[in-house]
Parts: sequence; structure tokens; C-alpha cells
Amino acid sequence: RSVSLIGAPTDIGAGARGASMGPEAMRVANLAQTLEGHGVEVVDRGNLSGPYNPWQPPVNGYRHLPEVTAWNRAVHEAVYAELQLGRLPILLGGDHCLGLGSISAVARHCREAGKKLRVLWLDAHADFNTSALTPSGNIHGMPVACLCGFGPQELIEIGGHVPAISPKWVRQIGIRSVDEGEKRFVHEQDLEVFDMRYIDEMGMRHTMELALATLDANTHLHVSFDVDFLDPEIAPGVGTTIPGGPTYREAQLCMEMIADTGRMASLDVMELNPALDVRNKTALLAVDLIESLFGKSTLMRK
Ligand code: DIR
Ligand code: MN
Ligand code: MN
Ligand code: MN
Repeated sequence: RSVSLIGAPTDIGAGARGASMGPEAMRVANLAQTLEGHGVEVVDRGNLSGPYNPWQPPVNGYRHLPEVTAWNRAVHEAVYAELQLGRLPILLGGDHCLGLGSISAVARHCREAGKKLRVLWLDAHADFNTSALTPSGNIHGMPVACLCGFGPQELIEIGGHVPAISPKWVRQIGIRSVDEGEKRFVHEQDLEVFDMRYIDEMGMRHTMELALATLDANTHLHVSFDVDFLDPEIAPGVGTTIPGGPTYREAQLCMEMIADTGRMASLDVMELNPALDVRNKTALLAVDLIESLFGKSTLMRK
């Protein structure tokens, strides 16, 4: 397998500064070398560039919409180029607004290649706000809605096809913070959400069995991993910590079950915020979990 690392050093869609340092923290935590240790060929494409963060209040319900658009266009082109080369892109965020650029590229690739798409959204948040619903104006709370066609024209049309994806293709896991209006909209659009209550009651194994059901040989599996998915006790280095997330073992099982499908063909690692981390431990944990995504397991399994 051939992997390309793409850094997107910005916090343009976030409510806290610092996710712009995420890509470098992942490199310092030896992401490339670790994957190479599992027989993966890795090329680091370096960092994309884009506008600086002007740190402005919302305008018509959006903070930094022109800058968010520019960054997402750059991410879209970079991710799409790697898929065209037959490589597996790993987007190193950067805040989660860039999931829009990444997944719109994956959707475009799948459309052209006649593939089905499944998106696993690992997050404490549903990221399903619109300008009318958002309490913050931060666009990192909106990428799933934008991908499904609900958002400003310049964002929803980035992949050339509106909507880029159907809510039916998405499975959200680990959700435990959804804003009031956002809750109604998630329900209205019938998003499949495995929230923390579901994981508490049914367990991570059953959750992942359902989230990964009906993948076939023609399905491209995209994993969008917001590091705030993890419990803040083990992953403090994120802008919006929400208590009550998956434990270390639950997160490992989640990643191992994704690896077992053999279908993961693109990955986002988002919202890592080294300014809030402790001796880079959240980046090291993310690398550990990515190793599991690429098939590291304690023993050989059949
Ligand atoms: C909140 C926070 N739902 C918002 N969202 C995210 O501002 O829309 N935090 N994604 O990481
Ligand atoms: Mn392909
Ligand atoms: Mn997110
Ligand atoms: Mn989140």
C-alpha cells in the first residue's frame, strides 16, 4: 500500500487557535516512520498553504468563509490528485472544516471510478450545523451538512457535484455534543448516528459491526477522524474536549475493526491542537491508533 501525507496547517474553521500546528506534531510523533514499519510505502507531500487566520466574528452566520473556501479548494485538489495516482491520502489537519475538501475529493473520485462510498465520521460532534443553526459560526461545525448539500454555494460546490454525498453514506460514531437546532436537523436528514449512549449500551464491537455492515469489494471506505472523538483523559490536545468519549481500548477496537475490512482508502486526522497538548501525547496516541488502522494487532488473527 502507498500512502501520501498531506499537511493542512490551519485553524481557519475552529473556535480555538492551534490546530494549525497539527501536521507538524504528527510528523514529530513519527507517523511516517511508524507506518513504514508496517510495510506501508509513505511519501510526505509536505504542507499545503492558504490564507492566514484573521480571527474575525461571524458574517451572515459564518466565520472566515472566504478563507475556509480557499483552504478547502487546496485540500480538494491535493486529495483528488493522490486518489488519481492510486495512492491512499492521509490528510493531516488542521481543523475539521477541511473534511469538506477531502471528502468532496473522495466522492468525486468514486463517482468517476464507479465506486460506492462509505464515510465513517469519528467525532464527539455531529458537525451538521448550518448558518441558521450554528451557535458559533465556526465552520468546523458544518462540514457534514455542507457535504450533504446544506451550506453556502461556494462550499457545497467544491467537488463539482451538489450534493457531494448522501447522508445515507455516512455513519457517525462517538457523538456526544450536538447543538439544539443541529439535533433536529440530524433527525430530519436521518443521519445514522452511533452516539455514546449507543456505544455504552451495545458496546463498540456491535457498533462497529453495524457501521461497517454491507461494505463490498466495490466500496471506498473513508475515515474522518476528529481527535476529539477520544476521551479527553487520554487525548487532551484538542480545541473542544467533551468528556465521556471512547476509552483507549474502545478506540483501538474501533480502529482494528476498520482495518479488518481492508476497505479503508482515505483518511483524515483532524483537530489535533498541540497548543493544548501535554508533551505531544495526543499526537503519539493518534499515531498509535493510525497504526491499528493500518493493521497493527497484538497477534495474527484470522
Ligand atoms: C459546535 C462545535 N457544535 C459548533 N463543533 C465542533 O460550534 O458548531 N467542535 N465541531 O469540534
Ligand atoms: Mn481508487
Ligand atoms: Mn469534527
Ligand atoms: Mn469534534
